[in-house]
Amino acid sequence: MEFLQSERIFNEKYNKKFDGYVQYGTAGFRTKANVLEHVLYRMGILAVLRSKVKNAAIGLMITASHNIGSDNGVKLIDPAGEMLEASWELIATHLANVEDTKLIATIEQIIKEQNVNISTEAVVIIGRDTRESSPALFNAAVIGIQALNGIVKDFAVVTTPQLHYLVVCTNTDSNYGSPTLHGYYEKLSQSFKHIRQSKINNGQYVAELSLDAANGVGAIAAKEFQKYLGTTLTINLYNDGNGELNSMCGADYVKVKQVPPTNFVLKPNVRCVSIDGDADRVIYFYVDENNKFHLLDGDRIAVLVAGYFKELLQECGLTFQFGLVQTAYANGGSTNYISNVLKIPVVCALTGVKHLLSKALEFDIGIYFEANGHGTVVFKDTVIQTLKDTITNSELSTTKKAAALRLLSIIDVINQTVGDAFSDMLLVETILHAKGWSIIDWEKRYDDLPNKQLLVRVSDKNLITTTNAERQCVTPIGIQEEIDKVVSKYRKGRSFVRPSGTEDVVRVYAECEDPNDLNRMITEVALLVYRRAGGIGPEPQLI
Ligand code: G16
Repeated sequence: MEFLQSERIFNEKYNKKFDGYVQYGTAGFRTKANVLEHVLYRMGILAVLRSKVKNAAIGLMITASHNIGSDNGVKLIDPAGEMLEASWELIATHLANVEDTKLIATIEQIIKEQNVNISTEAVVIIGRDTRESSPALFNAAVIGIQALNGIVKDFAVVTTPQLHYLVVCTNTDSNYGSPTLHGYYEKLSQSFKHIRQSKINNGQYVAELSLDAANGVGAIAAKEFQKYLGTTLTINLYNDGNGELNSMCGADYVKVKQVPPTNFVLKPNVRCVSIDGDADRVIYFYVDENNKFHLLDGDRIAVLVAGYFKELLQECGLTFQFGLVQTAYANGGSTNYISNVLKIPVVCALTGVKHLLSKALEFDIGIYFEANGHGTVVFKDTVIQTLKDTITNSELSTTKKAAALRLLSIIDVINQTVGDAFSDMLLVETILHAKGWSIIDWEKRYDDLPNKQLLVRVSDKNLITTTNAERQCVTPIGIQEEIDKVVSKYRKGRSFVRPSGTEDVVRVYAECEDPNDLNRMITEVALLVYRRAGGIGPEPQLI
């Protein structure tokens, strides 16, 4: 093919120097940064092909999010700001692993099989996080894009959700917002400030919080947001980029360890927020007068949003198909509250926002949240149109119209393209402010079951396979029966294991009624994984 000039594609600098297999996982390729250059180069090429197929701009984000600083990764973002289509994940994995000598033939094959129109202009919107390895990986991706004459739109250092936002704005002729970082900050902060004008009595709510930015790119975004928000919300920033990325700080650390981050000033009952390394996850926490730690994770955020939206919809007198999507990690306490108290349909999806999103899109209003704080809300166009019609309907009461207007304004605070730590934080702040709630008032809605997570290192994590939205193990044969036997000993016990799609580990989750049983229960399950799936390093010990 003339389009593929071999002298441009063969680039010794980006030859494959790593023999191991890399896989497009939960959120793209993620592994040690020093083995990724050829992958980035090839993903630059793939992004051009994808852009030609979709006849739209494609996003390419360089980040390893919550992983340690020496890791890095890349993910492609489809035209509507969603994660790369699943069938292309397989193509990406294949392209990343082929030998250099087969690179051109593989590209030719993709062009043929996917009916790529090579004369279509290709645009790739590219961004990266603050990792030391990101600039070199960025260069590799750009050279890959240019090897196929793609146009690079470089947004330099951005959060992952900002890149998703930029992609959707570019592809919708700015209908969703202006495709600039200024447009992003302006859209979210203006709507946030606008909604707050209408509430005078703030009850227990205080417009100030402490934010742990994981020493990642979110620290830059937090400082920018503060400029746009002014005095509407004061953000006291910690782990602002001067320390080690995701090291004893950030949303993943705080959620999994259930402790406050390091380098953080804690004051009793003050609302605290942790985001992760690329600012797509958020969780809340506080310590009480007795210095006891309290976590308000993604489940709590989902419940807060669902409860508030339900109230507003009732006030508007509107009925929509309204549902919530969780994963196996959702605390049983939250699922019970959503189903039995809020009476909102709740479904369970596989880990990874792409899986939650596809289920959320089945509802008119779909709220999806992973317990780790990754999620957002999506609205069908018909919902937005109905709300607009309600506002202008002179036959309806002022109360109904006001509630519809409020819901419509809140939609503008939400980054619907993907979970966004800042957008989600502003949404939580909007609701707490509207209800006049402190973080303690918010927490009182329901009780979480005591829960814990552990990591088990094994020789091949893919020996563990699962079914039923990851709640049951298929292999190693017989392990599920053994897990069931352990779980049956504990009241309200539940446990599952699954291979991580972002780290080389097996994750173990457990919850039960009595906190004193928790360590024993999870250690027993972790031990089963260790023994049945080729554990490496020391055996899990009861702590
Ligand atoms: C990514 C995904 C999340 C997922 C998390 C952990 O988050 O976007 O949906 O929950 O990885 O996945 P796993 O358990 O498969 O390792 P992030 O924030 O790291 O991009």
